[in-house]
Amino acid sequence: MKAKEMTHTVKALFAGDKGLLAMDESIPTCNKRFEEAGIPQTIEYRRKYRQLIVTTPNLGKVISGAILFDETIHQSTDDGVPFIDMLKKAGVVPGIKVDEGTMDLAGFPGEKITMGLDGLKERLSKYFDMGARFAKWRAVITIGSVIPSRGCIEANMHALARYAALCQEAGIVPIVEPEVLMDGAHDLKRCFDATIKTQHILFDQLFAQNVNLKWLILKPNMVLPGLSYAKPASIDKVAEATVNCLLQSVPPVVPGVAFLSGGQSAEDATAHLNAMHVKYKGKLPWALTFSFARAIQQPALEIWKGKDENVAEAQKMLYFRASLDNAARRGEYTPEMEK
Ligand code: 5MM
Repeated sequence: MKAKEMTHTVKALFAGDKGLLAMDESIPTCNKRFEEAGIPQTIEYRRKYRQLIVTTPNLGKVISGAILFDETIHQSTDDGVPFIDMLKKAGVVPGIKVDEGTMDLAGFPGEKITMGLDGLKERLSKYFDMGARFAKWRAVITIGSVIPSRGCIEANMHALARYAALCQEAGIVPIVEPEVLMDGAHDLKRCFDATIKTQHILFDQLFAQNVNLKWLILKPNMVLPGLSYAKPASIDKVAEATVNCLLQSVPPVVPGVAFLSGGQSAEDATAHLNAMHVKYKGKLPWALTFSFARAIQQPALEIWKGKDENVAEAQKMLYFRASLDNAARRGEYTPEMEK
């Protein structure tokens, strides 16, 4: 077990007020975002876009780790520098998404199971040799009138725990991402109930699979009402519900929690993270940071539009959003900073 390596990785990922950038959209997800922004959906445009991200000036001042997708980890800049080397040079720890997406879970209508355990041991060893020092696996939990079912949660959390054990064996810090989706008309209480149940089962499975929690990062959803629920919750209410949920389910030995944004606006995701730090500063056993994809990338993607002449402006926006998330980690973010 590469204990020293993993201890070093965890420390680097939570350093200062930095956080993680999820740039691990699979080809269909990346193409979907490109289509919405009117950008051609080709391998070359995906490369150009990821090049824009990894060459953002001073990226390492605001981002501690970047989660790559398999296509991206093999790509290079126009000058032939592998993206993974660009990140390392910038002081950003390279990570890799290793799940292989979801499929319908047999016997559980409306629910999904994440694939990717077959051959994972070999893939992890290859990624370690390439320089990846952490990995990510996302499980998807859907709220509906009679779901999530216990069967779906258990199957997904078991897979997450098996993945995490394999990562640690390879010297790679696992990020476990049990995402309770925002889709739906449910209220905040149903999200809280589904999230706490999911996290309890997750830590039970991690224990059963001998995963060492000191080399593990949790990437959860924040506790929010569904996207089509009539009344939005206040910033403080979301912060309180999210931290209460974590306090009741996440053991203190876990070094840190890095939230996904899940379809919130960039401003909301930042404000929620900030409110957690304002209210609970110095009172929590783990570090709280961000591991956003859309909440950091989306405004930059909309500026870029696939055009070379927009790269510098888009990079400024990417850096700006990440710096606001740094401020949120310090509990110093204010909406006025958006101007
Ligand atoms: C939930 O998605 C993760 C965080 O992104 P947001 O902050 O936008 O919610 C993200 O890392 C996600 O896992 C990747 O974008 C890959 O998603 P797909 O669906 O392509 O596997």
